[in-house]
Amino acid sequence: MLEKIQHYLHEVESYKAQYPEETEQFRLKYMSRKGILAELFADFKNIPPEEKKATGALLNELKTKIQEKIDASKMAFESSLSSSSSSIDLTRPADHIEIGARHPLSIIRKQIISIFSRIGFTVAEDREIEDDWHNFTALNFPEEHPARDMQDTIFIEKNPDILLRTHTSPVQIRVMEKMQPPIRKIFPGRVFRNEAVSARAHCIFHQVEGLYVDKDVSFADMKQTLLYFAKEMFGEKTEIRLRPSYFPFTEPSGEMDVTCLICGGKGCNICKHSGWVEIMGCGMVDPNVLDNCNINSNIYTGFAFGMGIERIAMLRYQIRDIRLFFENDVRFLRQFKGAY
Ligand code: 2NL
Repeated sequence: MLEKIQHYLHEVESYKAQYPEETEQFRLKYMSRKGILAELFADFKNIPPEEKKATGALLNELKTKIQEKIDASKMAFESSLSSSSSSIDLTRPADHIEIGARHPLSIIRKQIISIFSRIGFTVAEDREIEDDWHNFTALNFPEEHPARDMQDTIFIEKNPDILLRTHTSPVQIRVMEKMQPPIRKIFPGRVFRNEAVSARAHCIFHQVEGLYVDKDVSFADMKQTLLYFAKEMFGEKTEIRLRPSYFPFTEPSGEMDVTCLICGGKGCNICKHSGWVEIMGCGMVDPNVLDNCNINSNIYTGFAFGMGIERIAMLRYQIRDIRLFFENDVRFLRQFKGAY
């Protein structure tokens, strides 16, 4: 009899119902009044007393196993039923899909590109890892310029120098090396400086630079182009002013201020009560830079400019800490929903 019970134990253990109805057939086969279990219990009455203990234990184990199998089988079909198509409530309102927001830096970059594209500028992009020639030497940086120092620039290799570009100007060099004027392009991209990260500075940030090279391009052309940009970007009432400055790659060079976009020039915290905020550097392309790219500086002139996207975004949205742009905290990013 022990062998017979063992046989059924194996049978029960290896059983798996394919359809819900089979569970009931299984229950009837083992548990009904004339089923296997009833038969075994009847036989149990007739076995010698010394066998009762072991046989009884095994019989009880079989009974428990059968009941467990039935319960598990029922449960499996119930949960698969509730997720099958026949039980979906088609009248239930749909879960709403949360629409994301564009990153504020992407919003500003898109606006800048759009403004310049309307006056004939196209976009050029290139690598973030550069060599010394494209990042410094072709741009008229003298051999001993401090920007070439490890303190300011992140180098990947020394001799020959390979580095993370410190501005997008190398893209301009590559464009000028490849084509002759007229050139009218803007250069958005990520740049890197060896800075201690703080609320105002980051080792990664974004720039948009611009370049216009042709015959007879003048300082007046630059001023008018940048005035157009300022009015499109910050509003029709915006005025600009240029202050003299210095860059190795432009001569003359300037910093451009716009009337404060917060107070309109009256004076506030943002403009430190001056009425003006600095938004970009600019200048006439140094003839040495043109010659370095095989563009004849006796025939062609050009202007160039560069601005930090973070800086413009911080002014526009009154963001007080540059690190927020790089943390990707959704509580920050959500606030730009529908901004563009
Ligand atoms: C700033 C200033 C500037 C340029 C970038 C440039 C590029 C070439 C030749 C001449 Cl290839 N100039 N770029 C010119 C003046 C200013 O950026 O403050 N950027 C955040």
